[in-house]
Amino acid sequence: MNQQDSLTAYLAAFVAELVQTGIKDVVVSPGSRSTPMAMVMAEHQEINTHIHVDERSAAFFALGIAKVTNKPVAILCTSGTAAANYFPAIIEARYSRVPLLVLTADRPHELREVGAPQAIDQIHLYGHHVKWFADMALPESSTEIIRYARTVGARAAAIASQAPAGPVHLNFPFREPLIPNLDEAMFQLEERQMGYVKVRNGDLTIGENEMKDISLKLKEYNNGIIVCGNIADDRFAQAVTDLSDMLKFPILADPLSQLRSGQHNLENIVETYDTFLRNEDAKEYLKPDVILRFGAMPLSKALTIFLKENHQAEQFVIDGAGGWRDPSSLSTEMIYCNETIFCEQMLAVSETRTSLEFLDRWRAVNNLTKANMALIKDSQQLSEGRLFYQLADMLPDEATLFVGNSMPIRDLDSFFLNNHKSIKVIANRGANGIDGTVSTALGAGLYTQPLYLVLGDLTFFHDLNGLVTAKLYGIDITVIVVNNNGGGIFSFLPQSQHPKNFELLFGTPLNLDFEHAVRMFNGNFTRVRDWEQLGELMKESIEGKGLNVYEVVTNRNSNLTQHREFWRIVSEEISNFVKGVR
Ligand SMILES: Cc1ncc(C[n+]2csc(CCOP(=O)(O)OP(=O)(O)O)c2C)c(N)n1
Ligand SMILES: [Mg+2]
Repeated sequence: MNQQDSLTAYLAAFVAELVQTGIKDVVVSPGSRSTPMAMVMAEHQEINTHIHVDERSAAFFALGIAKVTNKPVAILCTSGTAAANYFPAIIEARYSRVPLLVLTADRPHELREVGAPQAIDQIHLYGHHVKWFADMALPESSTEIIRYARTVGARAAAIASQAPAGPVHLNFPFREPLIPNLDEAMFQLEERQMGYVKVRNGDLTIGENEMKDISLKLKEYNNGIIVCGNIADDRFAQAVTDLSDMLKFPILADPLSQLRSGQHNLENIVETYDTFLRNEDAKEYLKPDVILRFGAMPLSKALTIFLKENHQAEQFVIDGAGGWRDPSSLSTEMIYCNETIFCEQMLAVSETRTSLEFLDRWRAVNNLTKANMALIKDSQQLSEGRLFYQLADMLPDEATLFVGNSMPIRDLDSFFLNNHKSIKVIANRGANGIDGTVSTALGAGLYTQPLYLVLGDLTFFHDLNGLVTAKLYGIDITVIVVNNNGGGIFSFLPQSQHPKNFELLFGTPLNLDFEHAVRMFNGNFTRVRDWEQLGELMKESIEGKGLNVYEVVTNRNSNLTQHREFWRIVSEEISNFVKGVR
């Protein structure tokens, strides 16, 4: 075989193997060195090739696809800084446990570190942020090397998918000429010629005796709570609510736990803890002696403090990916078992508890908090609190809601209440960046509709480039930009007590008119006047096509004042209540 045919055979084998593992999507950024892989991929009937010129956004776009399909998505770029632009999304994938297959093209070994153009050191470029790195062999068509290309493809996909899912990096050296032979016959020749490697990936479980042991321990405690953070398993809601019902433990449900919306029983789901756990009387009244924790750490700071203050409580951390999610060092047991399987097996070995006393306490305080939200839900002015309060009503059933970091996700935590719609909430909470949000949401939008994105003005600005996929691929998306002209979150932090350089360093108003940017990507832009108009727009959005951006203008100072006033009102009510029942 000549060099061109060897190159083609090698890549055709690698790509065929990726397809066999279930990989369907690849996001390609244009470049020269990656030419052979890009051409072979584009040729493959079963691969959807998406083009994205900006590698930073491209990688986040792939992350979004992977988040909703739960399958690895491949990203491909040329050598040099192109590859470096993947880094933020790789970090996010690593910490939010999302499978990504990062394919970078590189110079062949003789052109490394010798001043060749567009050549940087790509070996272990992403350090410990990838689960596995391989510097691939140069293309060859020997049986061994073809087999090797297939094996690495299967292995990379398996490692990316295996819990905890995450990114894998393969670096491909290519020697010129870079054009593969796309002659049909040549391409078919390698198709399934060699045996494929199938990897069977199982769930982590623990034995029945251990399960019984934990069940006996739980029986000794009266005042238990279940804490659920970000978890991406459709079967979990039913399993954990059944367990809560049996144990009579309330469930503190983070908005990313997917427990606040759905058809499951919502009776034991407590969702306003971020508000009421700011009150000392409530914290005293609700003290647990045992905690079962599932998923990522919840985002509420008030809850984190509450957990720390209850370090005396036994804390079981159940992690189906065998990680160590315990930033406050509070766990007394790490249980490496798939979360849904844990709940189901615990149900099988436990007895129903009869006392509702402790569960009722939590429900009473939660209901009291919800009954005192008038300041938020009746606010006449456009406000951040009411926006998030209203989302549950305004969003259609089956909506996917992508929420930006900073205040949006925190306000969602505070004000998005339980509902029986099937709203799926996603966010980039691996590393909590304000980068790549638009792209991640749009990637998700390829496979899940209707799609809504709510994010802050700086977060929107950070990834305006990401809007291009809405235009190129006709992805329907409704975006609500909460424009408080800067970083509203900083007004809640101690630096706001130092006004001298506050606006310069933290407020950072950009005074941007986003309308121009939205129009550039063929989107419609509306600056929302009032609640009535927003309600109308949201109704229209259900049938909406294309990119529709609604800007809700708010004020950072009045937002802070309103939050504080709300916390004060609830706190007063709760103290009166707790003192009354004691
Ligand atoms: C990539 C990245 N850069 C900087 C930060 C720090 N940061 C956190 S929140 C924030 C401000 C976000 O402002 P905006 O999106 O308008 O939301 P708001 O705070 O107004 O709700 C910044 C800069 C970050 N999390 N990620
Ligand atoms: Mg802002």
